[in-house]
Amino acid sequence: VEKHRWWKESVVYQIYPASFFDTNGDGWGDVPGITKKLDYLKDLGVDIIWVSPIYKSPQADMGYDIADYEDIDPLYGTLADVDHMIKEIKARGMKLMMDLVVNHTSDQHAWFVDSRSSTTSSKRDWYIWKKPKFDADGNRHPPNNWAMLLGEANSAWTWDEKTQEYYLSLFTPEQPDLNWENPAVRSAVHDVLRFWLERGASGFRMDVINLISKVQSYPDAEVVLKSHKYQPGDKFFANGPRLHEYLQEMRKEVLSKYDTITVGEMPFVRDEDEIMRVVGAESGELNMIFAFDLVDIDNVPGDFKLSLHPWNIRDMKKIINRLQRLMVEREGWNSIFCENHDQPRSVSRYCDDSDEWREMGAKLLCLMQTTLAGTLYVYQGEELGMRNVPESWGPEEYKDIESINFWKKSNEMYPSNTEKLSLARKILQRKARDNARTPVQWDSSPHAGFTIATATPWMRVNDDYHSVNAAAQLASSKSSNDLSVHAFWKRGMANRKKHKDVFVYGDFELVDVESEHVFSYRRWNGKESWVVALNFSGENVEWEGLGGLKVQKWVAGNYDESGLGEKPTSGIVELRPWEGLLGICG
Ligand code: TEU
Ligand code: CA
Repeated sequence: VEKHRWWKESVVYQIYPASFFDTNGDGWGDVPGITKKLDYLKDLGVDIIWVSPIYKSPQADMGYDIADYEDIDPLYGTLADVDHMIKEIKARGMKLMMDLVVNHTSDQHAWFVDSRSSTTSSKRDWYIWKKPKFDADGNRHPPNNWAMLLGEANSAWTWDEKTQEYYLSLFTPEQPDLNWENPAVRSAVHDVLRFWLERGASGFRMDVINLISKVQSYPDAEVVLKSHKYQPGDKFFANGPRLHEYLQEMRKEVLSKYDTITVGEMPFVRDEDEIMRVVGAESGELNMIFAFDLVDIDNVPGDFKLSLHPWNIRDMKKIINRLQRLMVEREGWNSIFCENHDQPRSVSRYCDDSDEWREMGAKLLCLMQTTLAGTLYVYQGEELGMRNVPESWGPEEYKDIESINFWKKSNEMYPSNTEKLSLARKILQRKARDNARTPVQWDSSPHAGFTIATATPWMRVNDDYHSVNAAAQLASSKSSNDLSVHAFWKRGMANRKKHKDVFVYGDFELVDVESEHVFSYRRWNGKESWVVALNFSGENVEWEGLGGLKVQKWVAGNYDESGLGEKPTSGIVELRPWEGLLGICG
């Protein structure tokens, strides 16, 4: 198998279009806004642009509810705007990756409108319809006890009054699940892929792609959350019996005919052999996946995602090591990411986002991500060290359906229970998807330059934009002793490419398994060997983890680099709070 592939070496930048850049003053970012910022992205070192959904959509889940796969939502522009954007992307030697959301459609999609019109509709079987269950008292119940994913206390089934059946809607009632058992559905999906590949897209990020095959008996899930009526059913709807068959068919029918990049978003997958069946070099189902281990690190095990669980750096090392091994030992491939539109900001989550430490933490995470094996994904604003929304914001500032449902349910379940409700607020503040969805902070003008001064952004701009914004970082000192977060990312990405044989393709090994503060590893190939040491704590650490390893020279770090020459190259190394170092071992 050919080891070197363009989609392994590329840096992918994710755009969440609503919050990227607004050109017409309606408060929503748009496609022309993406085109306007292409030079900014090219300059940063981006190769591939992944755009979250821009298709026609009622926006019940911010475009992850698609009403027409072959048209653009007027909020974002027109197909002509997309064609122009593609032309400009290609002119700069970059590529476009579309978001493929085909586990479900919008309830406004023509297929579903037809499907729900009658039990004899020719599209009835395109979705998952089931008869209700009745208990001894004659009360109607959903076919099983699965909980909905974006409104966790509710059922995953939605009742349809007209045809007197339930349909499966794993995310929200506005997102009915497609029935992949039906070959006509699969072939319609293949047509969607072809449509975008022919239009100039170079690949897809595939939304919850491991949910497309469900256990056909639709059994009840085990009761694990006693206080809840509905339970996590992922055992029966994730990584289902026909997943690999469907992915192989997609490869054979469509993908094999083009030179593409594919990444499958795969929640609920722990088993390494299962991952290898998808991303193994021989299997070739998908190029890579988004595994959830690192972003689930602070979830209460077995509980829903909006929960808080303490974690430590040893957990983080274990997770990263496990996923790196799939690449360096088993010829699989994977993605590197700490952020996306579903997760809080990484500097707030894994480091310290106070004014004192924000930049240091953001650079620490950059140093880590630019030196690990895998295809690197950067989320908009991550290159600026953007942080979570302020604690002072009330629940009314949260626009995400998941946050809204969570807050509503918390109030229903615990009315006027201040303790429970302040915990719910804290969970939202730390974990809500809204944290990543505030507009990108371009400069210090009103609304952070995201839209014109007189407009109202669809979501409130983070109050910190006077100090955290792109213009300030681009203007700041270019000396390597005082790099902005942006400049640090730009340099890190360039260094990764320059030494791709080691950082993209090289071997990986933990240098220090034990330390409770420091994550350190070695990357090497036949010619070069590098060491990375990352202090994931706000403390000064007398670090002994180098063991017998001898560093030839420390070459980069997130503190003033003029001091690198004085750092010890063996034995005990003192690491300051959130300090990260990159060294050559020869
Ligand atoms: O996310 C699916 C997913 O499993 C999550 O990351 C989800 O946000 C989380 O579990 C909620 O607790 C994808 C999209 O990225 C997300 O934005 C959509 O809402 C979802 O699918 C439905 O399309
Ligand atoms: Ca707009």
